[in-house]
Amino acid sequence: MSRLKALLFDVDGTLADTERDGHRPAFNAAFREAGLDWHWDEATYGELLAVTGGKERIRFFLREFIEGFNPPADLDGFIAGLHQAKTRHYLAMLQEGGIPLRPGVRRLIEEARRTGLTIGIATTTTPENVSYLLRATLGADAPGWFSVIAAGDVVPAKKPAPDIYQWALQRLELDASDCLALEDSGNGVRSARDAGLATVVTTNGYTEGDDFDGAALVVDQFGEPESPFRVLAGNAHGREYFDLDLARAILA
Ligand code: XBP
Ligand code: MG
Repeated sequence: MSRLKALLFDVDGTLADTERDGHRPAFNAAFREAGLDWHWDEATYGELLAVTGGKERIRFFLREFIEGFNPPADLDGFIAGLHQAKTRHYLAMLQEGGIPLRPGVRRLIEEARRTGLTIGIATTTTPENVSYLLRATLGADAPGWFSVIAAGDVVPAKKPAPDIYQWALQRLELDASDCLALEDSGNGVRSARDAGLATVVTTNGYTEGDDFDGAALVVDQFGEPESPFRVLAGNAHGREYFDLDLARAILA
């Protein structure tokens, strides 16, 4: 029987709704600043989210959305420059406290800390984006609460590849069967599943139509005792919000 030894959190869409009102406007600000007339509206951004990673997303956009785009000689440098500017805009938004945690996230992290359960992060986003979000929402010490922060380019193959979860598990020296992944997207579920992890999904506007095949439980939010989640698929073991008892029941 598996025993719950760690929770591994995705960041974007799981800890906070960062995509529509965070990453998306930050990309648009970077495009404006570079004198480009590109604008990613909410619907376009939903299509672009099929590709994880900001640099990879810009490259995909240039290839698939801009007809007759004449790439600069140093395309990698061009994309990296745009992405650096995007990260600067995004971090400024986080620092202003513009992006709150989703329901249940703070409670869950506090419960894990109180009971000594290991927590970690496995995300595609840039490492600074993670530490700024944690500091802005949970306090200056919060990044240190996580035993591993696996983020960004530490693995070349981003989600849906399993590499980022495998990297995190290696650092934690834990077996996948003893950990639970918390995700919001189909790409995230594939990544965690292919690394051998059971997954709980908390959906959002961009991901509610994704394929969550293989997830143990799909809910619309982690919920709170006074505001329960809605179960979309899987077994919630009779619970109304996600906590460590339910995490243990899922792994048992
Ligand atoms: C998150 C992402 C990220 C962010 C942008 O996916 O795809 O690319 O949208 O971050 P997941 P960067 O939640 O599955 O990890 O621009 O820093 O790459
Ligand atoms: Mg996500």
